[in-house]
Amino acid sequence: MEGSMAKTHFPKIKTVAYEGPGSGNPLAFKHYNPEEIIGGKTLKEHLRFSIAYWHSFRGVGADPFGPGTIVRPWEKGTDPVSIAKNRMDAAFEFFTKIQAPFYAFHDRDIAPEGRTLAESNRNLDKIVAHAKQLQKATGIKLLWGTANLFSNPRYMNGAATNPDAHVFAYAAAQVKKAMEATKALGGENYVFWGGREGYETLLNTDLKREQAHLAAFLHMAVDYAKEIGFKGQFLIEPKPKEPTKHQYDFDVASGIAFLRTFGLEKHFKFNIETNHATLAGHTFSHEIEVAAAVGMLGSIDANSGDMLLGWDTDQFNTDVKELTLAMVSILRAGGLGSGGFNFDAKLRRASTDVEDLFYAHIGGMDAYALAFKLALKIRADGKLEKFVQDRYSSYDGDYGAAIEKKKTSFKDLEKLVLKKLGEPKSRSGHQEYLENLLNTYLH
Ligand code: XLS
Ligand code: NI
Ligand code: NI
Repeated sequence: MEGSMAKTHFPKIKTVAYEGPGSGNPLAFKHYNPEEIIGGKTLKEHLRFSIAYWHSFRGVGADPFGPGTIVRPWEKGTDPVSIAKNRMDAAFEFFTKIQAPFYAFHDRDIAPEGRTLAESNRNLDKIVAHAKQLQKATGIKLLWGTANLFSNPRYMNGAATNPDAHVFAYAAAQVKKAMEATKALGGENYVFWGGREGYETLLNTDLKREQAHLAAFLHMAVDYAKEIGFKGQFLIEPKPKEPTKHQYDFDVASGIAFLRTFGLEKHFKFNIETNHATLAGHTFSHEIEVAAAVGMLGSIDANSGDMLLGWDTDQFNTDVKELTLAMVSILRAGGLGSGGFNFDAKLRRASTDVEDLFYAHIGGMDAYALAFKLALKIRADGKLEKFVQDRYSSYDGDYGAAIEKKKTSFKDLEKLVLKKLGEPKSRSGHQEYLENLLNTYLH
């Protein structure tokens, strides 16, 4: 890495090292030891951390009330493609120094949009070639690629759900190219997040037709993946709203219903984002459990919201309790497979130093690593798991098992209650006991 790049973009910062929980060094890991082996795999391999290009290398701290505040030294020059290459050099130096094995991007994050689709495609080709070299030199891999189908004004009424078939066609062409770029870079997944696939008002919207168009679009993506031999996992990233008032992929449950309605369920899993879960009125764990229950847990967009704000604040998550519960669910589901923990999180507007980019990711990585270890402990201890198993044990045999196997009926069960069972005994859910038990692992 250092050899392939003449100059460093982070001269004051060395590769972040693991120094253990007692370390007072703000630029060291306290819990994330990438090379630590647990169950035959390194922590790096277990957690598959990924850096979100859009936030960490395109985010400037702008909000609806004011422009950007973050100025990076590498954002210099006049030719947008050269700036993009230079920025990518800085990005790969960061990925290396923070010890993240993956990154993720939208097509327009890494390469500038041109005046025509052909020019945009040419720009993307040049940057993909550059990314290929940097991936080879550093060993850093692409967790997923996606297409930005929400920033350009052409998508103001949606992309695949646009009432104008011309815009649908343009979006199709853009996704085709983004899939090719993802494949060229060995991307392990491809994400669909439909920020503008929804509606502002039903007064101008044919909901049924728009949903069918979105399904047609996804079927074309499935077909094209087959055609070009793209083997990565397709992921839907649900979000209830923002920017659009109502998005069709509202949450995991509505995503499952949508995919099954249109015969797409075999081709997709879910990329679950913590802040999107809370915007939908769910917990992070709820969304993980709903996806896992149908074998569709794919990947995580690792961030958090703010309890006092009703929008996607995309903050770095340092809430060990929330993350431990999520990790317990993820482990029970058998892990994330080709997915990972992608930091879809951004610095606060006033966090303007490059050090802040490091502090943010160090804090996030440490919190997930600690949560992962605590979750392993909770599962090894088995008390929580056993409690839940016992709670359902009446379904393990006899008429309970017959219910689960659909081997009984209303009539049989009525007879059983009248002749034998009578009134059920009250059984405590012991919630407070369980909350206390959980705290014994966290402290
Ligand atoms: C926005 C989404 C977006 C996706 C990728 O809220 O989280 O960043 O992850 O398009
Ligand atoms: Ni996201
Ligand atoms: Ni988001």
